This record gives sequence, C-alpha cells and structure tokens, in this order.
Amino acid sequence: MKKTQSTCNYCALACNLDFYTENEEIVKIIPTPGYPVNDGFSCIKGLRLNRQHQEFKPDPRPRIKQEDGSFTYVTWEDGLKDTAAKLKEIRAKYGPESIAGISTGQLTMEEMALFGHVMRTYLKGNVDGNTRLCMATSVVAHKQAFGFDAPPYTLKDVELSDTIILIGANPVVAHPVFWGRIRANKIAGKKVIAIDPRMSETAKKADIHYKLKAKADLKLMYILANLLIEKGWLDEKYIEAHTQKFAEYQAFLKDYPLSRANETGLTEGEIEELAQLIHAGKNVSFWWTMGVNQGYEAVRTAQAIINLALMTGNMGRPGTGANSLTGQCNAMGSRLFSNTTGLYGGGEYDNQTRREVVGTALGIDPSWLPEKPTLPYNVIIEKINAGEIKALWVAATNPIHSWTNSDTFKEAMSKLELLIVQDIYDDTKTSASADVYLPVVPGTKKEGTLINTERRLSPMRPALTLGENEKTDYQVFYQMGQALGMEAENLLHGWETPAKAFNLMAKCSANMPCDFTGVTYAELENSKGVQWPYTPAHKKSNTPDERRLYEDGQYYTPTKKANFVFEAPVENPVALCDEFPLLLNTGRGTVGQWHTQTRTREILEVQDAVERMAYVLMHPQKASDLNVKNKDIVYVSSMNGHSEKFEVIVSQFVNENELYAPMHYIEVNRLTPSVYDAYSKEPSYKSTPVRIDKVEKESV
Ligand SMILES: Nc1nc2c(c(=O)[nH]1)N[C@H]1C(S)=C(S)[C@@H](COP(=O)(O)OP(=O)(O)OC[C@H]3O[C@@H](n4cnc5c(=O)[nH]c(N)nc54)[C@H](O)[C@@H]3O)O[C@H]1N2
Ligand SMILES: Nc1nc2c(c(=O)[nH]1)N[C@H]1C(S)=C(S)[C@@H](COP(=O)(O)OP(=O)(O)OC[C@H]3O[C@@H](n4cnc5c(=O)[nH]c(N)nc54)[C@H](O)[C@@H]3O)O[C@H]1N2
Ligand code: SF4
Ligand SMILES: [Mo]
Repeated sequence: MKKTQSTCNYCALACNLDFYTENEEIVKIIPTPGYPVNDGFSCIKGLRLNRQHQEFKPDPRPRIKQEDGSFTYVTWEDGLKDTAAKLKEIRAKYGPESIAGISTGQLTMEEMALFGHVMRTYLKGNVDGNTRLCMATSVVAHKQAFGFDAPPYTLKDVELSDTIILIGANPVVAHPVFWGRIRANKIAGKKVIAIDPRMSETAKKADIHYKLKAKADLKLMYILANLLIEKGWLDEKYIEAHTQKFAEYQAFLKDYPLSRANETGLTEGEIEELAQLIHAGKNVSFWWTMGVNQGYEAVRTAQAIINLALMTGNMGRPGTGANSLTGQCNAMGSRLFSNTTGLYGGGEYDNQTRREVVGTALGIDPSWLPEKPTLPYNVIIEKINAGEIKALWVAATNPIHSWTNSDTFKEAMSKLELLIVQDIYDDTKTSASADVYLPVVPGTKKEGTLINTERRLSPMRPALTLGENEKTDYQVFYQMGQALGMEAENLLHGWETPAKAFNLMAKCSANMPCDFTGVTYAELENSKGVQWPYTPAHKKSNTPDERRLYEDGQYYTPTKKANFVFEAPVENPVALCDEFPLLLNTGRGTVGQWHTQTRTREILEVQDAVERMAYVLMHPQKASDLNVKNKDIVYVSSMNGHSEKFEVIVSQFVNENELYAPMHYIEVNRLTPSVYDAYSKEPSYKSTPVRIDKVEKESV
C-alpha cells in the first residue's frame, strides 16, 4: 500500500489526511496523526474523498455545444485551440473587458494565481471569486482595521481561551474539527457563547445562547461597547499604545445606551451579562463567520467585533482575538494570490513600488500587470445582462445555484456568447449547458497548496495518478495560456508546474505581511504545514509552529496602530412588511452536505441521511397560525418576485417570524435578493422577506 499525505479540499480547516492506495484505488483514508489542525480527526467529507468520481464521472475530453444544442467531444488540443480562438475573437470585437471569469476558494493557490495571470495579466479581463460570496466582508474589515487582510489567530487559540464567543457561526456543522477543538479546551469554567438568531446546532451545545434579532448584531456590539466603557471595563493601556480613533468611537457610542436593548431582541439583563462575561474572561476570543459576513452592513459589523477585542485588550495574546473563520479550503489563498482584487501577495494595483516588485518577481515588465481591481461579482453579472460582457469562464464554482437572486445568473447564461465551465462534473446546474465544458480531475489527483483559515500553507499531493486524457486544473489553465499565445510574450516562463508557480508567489510575498519566503514546496510535503509569515529568519530561529499575529501590538497601518472603524447602523434595504412578514435565513444544513451538493451526492452515508427536497424550518406557533403541518409542502414567495416549493419541518429552533432554509437546495437562492454590503459587495443571503403563499396538502 502506498501512503500519500494530502489536504482535504472542502472546508477552510484544511485537515490533513493520509490516503492509502493500492492499484490506483484509495483503500483507506486516515486523518493524519500529529497534524496541528486535526491531529487524527476529520469529518465524513474528508473521510469519503475516495468517493469523488465513483458514481458520477465525466468523459475526460472537452465537450463543445453545437449550434443545434447538441454536444460533441473533441481532443484537448482542438478544444483548447478553438476556445482560445473564440476568446480572442470576442476580445478583438468587443474589447478586453468583454471577457470575465469567476473562480473560487476551492482551487489551489497555484491554480488561482495562474488563472488570474491568464485572465487578468494577459487577457485584461475581470475575474472575481466566490470568495465574494463568503469572505469579502472580512477582507475589507481587516484591511481597514489592521492595515492588511491578516487574520490574527492560530487555531490553538480556541483551546487556550476561557471565553469563546461565536457570532453568526455554526461550527458544529460547518467547521466540525474546530468544534472538536473547542471541546478539547479543558480550562476550568470555560464559557462557550453563541450569538445567533436561531437555536443552531452550535447554540444548542453552547453554555449560553443569545438569540438576538436577525441582523441586530451591529447595534448589539455598539450597546455592548458603550456599556463596557460606562463600567470602565477597558484595557486603557492597550487602547492608548496600539489603537487610534478610540475617543471618536467613545463619543459615537453615546447614542447606544443599554436602554436600546429591545432593538436587538435581547434584554438589558442579557446584554449586561454578556458584558460581564467579556470583562471576567482572562482570554476572550471572538469568532465570526457567515451570520456576520453575509449582511447589508456586514463590514461594519465585523469591525464592531474587532473594536470589542481591541478595547478590552483581547488581541495578540494566547486565547484571544477578533477571529474570522474562513469557509473554503483555500479562501485565504484566493484572497492574496489570485491577481483579482490586489497584486499577488497584497498591495494595490496603483502602488508603483509594489508593481515593480511583483513584476520583477514574475520576471515580466510591470506594465503587464492589471491597472485596477476586478469588477466585483455582482457587477460582472450585471454587465453580462447589459450585454457588455460576452464571455465568461467559470472555474470550480456553481453560480446558478450559489449566486444570490440566482435567476439573474440564469439570465446571464442565456446572454453570453461564450460560457466556459471547468468542473469535475459535467452535469452541475452550471456545467450542464455550457458552450465549452472542460472536465478536470478532483483533488485526489492534484497537487498544490491550500492556505487555511489560520494562514497555514497546507500541501495537496496526488494520491492517484492521472488516467488517459485526464487533466488537472493547473494543466488546463497553463495549456489555455499556451493556446492563447502567452509564450510568445514570455509570460508563461516560470509557470510550468505548480511547484514553480509556488516559487513565483513566494517571491511576490517577500517583505509583505504574508511573506512565506522561508517555505519551500518540497519541504511542505509530509509536513505539518506552515503558517505565514514564515521567512528565512523564522526558519533559522526555529519559530514555533502555532503563531498568532499582533503579539507585539504592531499592526500593518502606517502608524502601526489598529483603527476603530464605526458607522451608524442602517435599515435592511429589504425590510419585512405586511406582504412579506417572515424573514428567511439561509446557511449550512448538515456536516455531510457541501454547498450545491455536486460532490457530497457521491457520499452514500450522506445521501441516505439527508432530505431530498428543499425544506424550511418553521416555528410550531407559526405553523399552527398558518395551518401547516410537519412535512406539508408550501410555496415560499419572496420580495424578489419568485416563489418556490419547500417542505416544512416544524421546529422550535427558529424564531416565530423566521424561517431557516439550508442552502444546499437550488430553490433557496431563487428567493434571495440582489442586496449587498456597501463596502465588500458581499450578498445579504440571510435575511430575505418572504411569505408562505399557498399550502398544498400533499405531504410526502
Ligand atoms: N458541512 C458543511 N460545512 C461547510 C460548508 C458547507 O457547505 N457544508 N461550507 C463552508 C463555507 S464555504 C463556509 S463560508 C462556512 C460557513 O460557516 P457558517 O457561517 O458557520 O455557516 P452558516 O450556516 O452559513 O451560518 C452560520 C450561522 O449564522 C446564523 N445567522 C444568520 N443571520 C444571522 C445574524 O443576523 N446574526 C447572527 N449573529 N447570526 C446569524 C445562522 O442562523 C447560522 O446558524 O462553512 C464551511 N463549512
Ligand atoms: N443562500 C445562500 N447562498 C450561499 C451561501 C449561504 O450561506 N446562503 N453561502 C455562500 C458561500 S459562503 C459560498 S463559499 C458559496 C459556495 O458556492 P459554490 O462555489 O457555487 O458551491 P460548490 O458546490 O462548492 O461549487 C463548487 C463547484 O466546483 C466543482 N469542483 C469541486 N472540486 C473541483 C476542482 O478541483 N476543480 C474544479 N474545476 N471544479 C471543482 C464542484 O463540482 C462544484 O460544481 O455559496 C454561497 N451561497
Ligand atoms: S473538517 Fe473540513 S477540512 Fe476537515 S475533513 Fe471535514 S471538510 Fe475536510
Ligand atoms: Mo463560503
């Protein structure tokens, strides 16, 4: 049996797994013992990575849609040549900005970098990622508060914290190995606190659940901050030495007295108790995820959490931090190494010094580099629908299911002259009707690097070898670059393999906060992974493995101080009304289901256990008021004009005026609105006004 250590390419923990293979078959998967993230544990998704391509496996050749709507398979050579020619034709006819791409935090760092290089450096198009649906809020919050998109923590912090506050995060379902580490925390009197409008699986297991009103987090954080100031429960030394704009924040907070508690859905007593818990904790850590990031005032909410950590001195010490958990395996890599919203390794496109450094690192003239950040995802879709963008290349994401108000994407698909979809399956809702479908192999046959939620570079190595005609994402991007003519401009030199692309990215990271020049591609293999920053100096000094940022109180702003950022809360642009009186909350459903379920449908244990039909959780009182019974089928109608069929599951775990629908079913995003955070443009997926329109008594 051959053993290959590799990284799970589902969630942002990026657990390591030992794959045992015999005759090109995975016979056993064991979570890697001693790996700092998961030390011998994993969830069912990782344990069943051997299922990929077992039941559903595409023909490994490109599939091209003909004018009559039928499909033909062609050789890779022809497929890439013809697609490249079509891309160039569209670019010549309509200009470079008529070409766009949508990528994902589920590709490796090297793949993302190369895709960004082909699409942005060479073709000069726009490329955004599904990271926009997920982490864009944290990126902007970090940049404005810390001066760089640099989350502070190491996962070890959750084992060292005596007060763990989870805000809009459901790790029991979404980050199970992280939840395991919370349970492994044996500090006497440790408190786990969940702030969530519904009784999530995590809220059920937490010591305390604060059931706030949906989207009232910003007000809650301001009332809490004001109360901490009134009580004098601050770390004044920390505020003075390491932060700026606190006086302004203090003045601003005067408008948020405890008497406004009722606006948050919590009582004054509950908010006082929470303030007391923060004050009493020696090492308080705040962890937030999509309940915060996916909102219409999400960036300011994330920053209000950061403000709490700063004013109480809960930063840079073991067991503390304002910590945003990422979602996908390489979300951190996509944030810093995709050439989409900033230069490789960070830095704005108009920063001449950084342009020189990055150009030199890549061995190209800096004038090649894009001049501006990409158009955000929502604008790309709008411009397709306005007829300005004509070609779209979608890699490793399934927008017709995951994009908000998803009929806008469906419309976009019909307007495009060229839709290229690169996926491991030919039958996803997005790939099934693509003009060009490019089949690729799953992660078990790929190599590269994933950067996890705690900034850890984690090695992906192939457990299986490629079969006839099979290609990796990296090969497809590279060979498309060749077909487009990038070699003639010497733009592919140094990009020949993932290992070489890694070296290019390391060079680009030099002297940036994410500097990983002390890491080599070869040394990552069979390792414990490495958290950035990691320079030759770190290597020389045997720096410990699990490291947090800001231990010295030095941030990445010009003054080295962290910023208090704040702004008055606004109303939800799509508020509840008589016509749409219920609030639809959405998110993860079970540990075994992954997003649009293309991959986890192959896990038999999961398929046996999950609901087949889209469903909503409804409070018993509401069900009784509407005369709806458990398992009845209803239409949920949204303010966006759409109506979809759902099964009702009567549950006491949602509030009376709220419904909860897992996002794993395509119906859900037909109902969500085109509403975004003003700064990050992240969709507001979790608070759609809806009504129950019509009840059919045909329960299944
Ligand atoms: N099994 C599984 N695991 C996954 C994924 C998956 O699809 N399946 N996806 C991965 C990805 S990409 C991501 S981004 C993460 C997401 O991980 P999480 O963010 O933990 O998951 P969600 O279910 O989207 O949302 C978390 C919670 O936010 C709550 N919430 C909704 N509105 C509000 C609000 O206004 N305030 C507060 N405080 N809370 C609110 C919801 O009720 C929900 O319980 O999960 C990752 N892990
Ligand atoms: N209503 C609602 N909508 C949401 C959310 C929510 O909470 N509520 N959450 C949002 C969030 S946080 C996220 S991250 C998005 C996720 O949304 P998506 O990214 O659209 O979801 P996935 O199902 O992960 O899609 C990944 C696609 O890549 C393919 N794939 C898997 N591995 C590979 C590979 O190695 N190479 C290639 N080329 N393809 C591969 C899969 O088959 C699948 O089609 O959904 C967002 N949408
Ligand atoms: S917890 Fe996340 S990284 Fe770990 S095995 Fe499960 S899905 Fe994979
Ligand atoms: Mo995500």
